[in-house]
Amino acid sequence: MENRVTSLREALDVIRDNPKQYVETDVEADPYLEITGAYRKIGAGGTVKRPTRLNGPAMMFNNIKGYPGARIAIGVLGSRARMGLFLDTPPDQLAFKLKDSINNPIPPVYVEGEKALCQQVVHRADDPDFDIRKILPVVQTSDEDPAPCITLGVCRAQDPETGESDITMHRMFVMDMKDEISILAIPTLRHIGKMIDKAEKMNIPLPISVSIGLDPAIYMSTSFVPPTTPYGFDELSISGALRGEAVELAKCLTVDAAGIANSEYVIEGEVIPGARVREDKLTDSGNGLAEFAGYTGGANSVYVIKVKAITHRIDPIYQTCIGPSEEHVIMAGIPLEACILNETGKSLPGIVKNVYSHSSGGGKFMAIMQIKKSTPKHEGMQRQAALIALTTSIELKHVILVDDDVDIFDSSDVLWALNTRYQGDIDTVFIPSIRAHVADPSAWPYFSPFSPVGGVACKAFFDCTVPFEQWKHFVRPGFDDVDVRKFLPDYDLL
Ligand SMILES: [Mn+2]
Repeated sequence: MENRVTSLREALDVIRDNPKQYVETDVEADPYLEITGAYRKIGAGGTVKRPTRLNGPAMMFNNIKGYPGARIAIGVLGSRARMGLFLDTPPDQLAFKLKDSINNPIPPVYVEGEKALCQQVVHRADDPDFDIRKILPVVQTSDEDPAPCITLGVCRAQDPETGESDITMHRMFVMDMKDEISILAIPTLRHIGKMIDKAEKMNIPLPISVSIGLDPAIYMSTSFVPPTTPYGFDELSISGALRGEAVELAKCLTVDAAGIANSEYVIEGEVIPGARVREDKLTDSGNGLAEFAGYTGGANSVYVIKVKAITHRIDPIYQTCIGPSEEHVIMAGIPLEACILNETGKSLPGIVKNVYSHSSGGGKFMAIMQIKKSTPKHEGMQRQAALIALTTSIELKHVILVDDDVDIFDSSDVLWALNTRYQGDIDTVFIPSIRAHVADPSAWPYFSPFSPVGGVACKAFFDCTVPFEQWKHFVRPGFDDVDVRKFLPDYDLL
């Protein structure tokens, strides 16, 4: 492999000399609103309020107000092209690479001593001047948010009875306590939430680690959900397969948990049984966080982590993202694509050529599926494939089906198929009142009589494929395949 990336720093080395992929500044920047406000114009993309820049570079802020020695990286995972560089894979093949990794997992290993880079500097919560707010440069995205929020913290915990482990990303607000943070982890939706709930019923604290500043392969693996990764499936084994090398874990110093050994920061802590805090405790605004759907979600009453220590590397890089940005699309969307390819490949081999979890759905709400019908018997298989796709994720709402002469990554080409190979009355399939996602503000009773409660939506697919027997009406004009380097020798560099 040309670019073997196993840490955030190695990822940055891959893009550092490429101004289309990486920019940095030494000018002092404030983690309160300024970094995200600037980055919205430099990169961000996704479902962020316009203007924003699609496929902009990642950015490093080298001088953070109030945090001497710390740096902040944002947008690292913010484009498919960049993710392709990190994983040494063409951008349109990332989902296939991830799918292969699901099926060939490499479990994590433990390291200690000098290899536990994340423990080069140790702050213990019983140190007299310990204050998480002074150690971690946590970014606040918007003044509508109730507090600064850790957005790229990979949590790892173990089932208190079986010892099975899980990694998941959760939003964690840093409020007015020097050694406590909130964690949103809904037991019915997230495996770590289920572990917290189980420990709470046993009235014991759940040890947890939060790793921040990581290898892109790890962030890509955190979004998997059942059925692809059932409870007890350690998603870090997918990360290991993606990189071709096991992820290294370091045992925490103060709790019975383990963090990612080369992580920039690790928070060590315990979820306190019975404790709850409102995410908008400081503002009473009702606001949670700007989310992937492109809206500010509501504040919840959530679990509390009692922080026991924060460890970090020398000259640590705090990594963050904007909730509704393209980084979310990448982290949620490519795993969804891999799940759809995996499940449709099992029951309909050869029918689904590729899938794109479109940016406009935050990586969760919309999938564009490229279909190949090879015989008249394949007619209708495209709709079966759409049904299978909907079963791979509760959160998927819309599926657009196109033929394999349509570029699924080119929205204009997809809309061309919608305009010329689709009739609304015969090619739209509605499946009303299905559990979807509460972050979709149209999936609520105020909007639709068929949404009895929030998060219940009409799922739909849009069949823009040509009926097999009718292709003669739908052939695109051909062109000669001319080598343009005859006229423009540097064309590949343009
Ligand atoms: Mn899981």
